[in-house]
Amino acid sequence: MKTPCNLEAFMKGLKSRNPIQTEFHDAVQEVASDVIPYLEENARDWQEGCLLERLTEPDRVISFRVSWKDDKGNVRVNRAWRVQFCNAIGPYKGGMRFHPTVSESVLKFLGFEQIFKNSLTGLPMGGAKGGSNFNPKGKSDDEVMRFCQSLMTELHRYIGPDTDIPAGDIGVGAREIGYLFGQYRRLSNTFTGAITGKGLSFGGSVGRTEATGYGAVYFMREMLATKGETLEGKTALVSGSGNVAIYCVEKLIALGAKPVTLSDSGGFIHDPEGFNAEKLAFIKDLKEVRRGRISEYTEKFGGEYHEGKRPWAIKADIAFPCATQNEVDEEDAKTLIKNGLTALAEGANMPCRLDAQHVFRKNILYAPGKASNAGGVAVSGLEQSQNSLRISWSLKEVDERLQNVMKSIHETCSQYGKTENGTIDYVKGANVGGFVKVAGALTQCGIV
Ligand code: NDP
Ligand code: 2IT
Repeated sequence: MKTPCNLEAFMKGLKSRNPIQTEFHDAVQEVASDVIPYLEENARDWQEGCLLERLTEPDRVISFRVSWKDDKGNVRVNRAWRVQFCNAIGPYKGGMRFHPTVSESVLKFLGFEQIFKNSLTGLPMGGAKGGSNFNPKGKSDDEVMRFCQSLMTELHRYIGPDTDIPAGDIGVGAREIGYLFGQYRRLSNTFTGAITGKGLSFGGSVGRTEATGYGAVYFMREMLATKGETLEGKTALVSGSGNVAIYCVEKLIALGAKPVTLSDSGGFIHDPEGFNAEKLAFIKDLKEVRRGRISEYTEKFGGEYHEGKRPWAIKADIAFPCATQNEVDEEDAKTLIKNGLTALAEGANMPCRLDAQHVFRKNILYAPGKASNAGGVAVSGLEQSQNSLRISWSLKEVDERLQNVMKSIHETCSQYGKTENGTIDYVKGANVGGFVKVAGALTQCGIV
């Protein structure tokens, strides 16, 4: 049996094995459409190993019930998962997402993406993702704690510093990681780096909170440099207002760009003057401490709030979708380009639909999340190293390593994504560049 040289036949098989899981289908389609031609042209012997078939079947999917009590004494039941996708190049590694839209399909798409992203970082990390359909919004700290403790009571038997290392994602920030780690530590009676994104007083790395957003901006800087351009003076659209979006804005301000939008599930704000340090401090307090809505920004600083809308109709030079998957469609892509957009780096995982991707790939500098948002997991990898060594690096040291990782991912994308006319197809570069290392490991370790 060989990996089919035909994308259509491969996808037909995948869809019939994984019915209804549309998010997972899209993620595989994107990777397979680059990897199948690569195998055909460069690595025919690898086809014998059915590498794509093996890579699209998770090592295991753990699904479990999480029962907990709310503040009124009612028993509540949620479903949680851990998708351990592939540990060919290192222990499973990837975030946990708490959001009502979480399903097995969403976590399989995210776990699959994580295989290639983690490979691109150059660090020894396999791919995984987990989460629950639990909604932390509107819950008290006590409710979130009881939920996290109950979830970890089941999850702890499947994870560990050399096995699988969860971290944060949508709805899982410093508070949730603290509760999850506390329960893991108690149940395992160990203090190890089995979770990353920890608080600085209990094994966390400086710079992890900022890493994904900063990393996306560093990657954009590399892309612009290929055209002899810099971030200085560029108007930037950012969506989301969570961990990734906030630190993307912070680094954009630091490097002289002008971020003008942020959003949440209610709508987006547009400040034509651009955000500055004072405005960002307000946004951090609003989102990280008070857990408020982004609309409150305009009451204090003016600008406009557009309820129920996304920021893609605003004129800008560069864009960073940093909220969630499928937030940019084909029409948005065309509007952005018509308005002068020249580069887009994904802070979120697959925020651009496949049809939007096609438009961007042909017309602008376009970085897929598995390349441009890899800074978060890269610093998670650095947190693991520090935990194993029982030392803490300085912010300068972590930031230098982060910048080097983003530079090296850009080089890998350039190497594998070079097109005939000399431009870089970053999607192809990331897919093939991420794949070759994993494929080599899978091949050398035998059929498992
Ligand atoms: P947060 O929970 O901190 O923030 C998420 C933001 O996106 C919030 O503003 C939220 O608005 C908005 N959002 C989430 N879901 C939806 C939705 N369905 N519709 C509209 N808005 C939505 O998450 P992160 O910032 O950590 O993650 C953002 C993205 O970045 C995700 O795709 C994640 O997978 C990806 N990512 C995160 C990394 C990390 O280190 N945290 C690393 C790499 C990628 P609201 O509060 O109203 O729900
Ligand atoms: O999507 C991602 O890369 C993350 N949510 C971060 C994963 C991690 O292990 O730090």
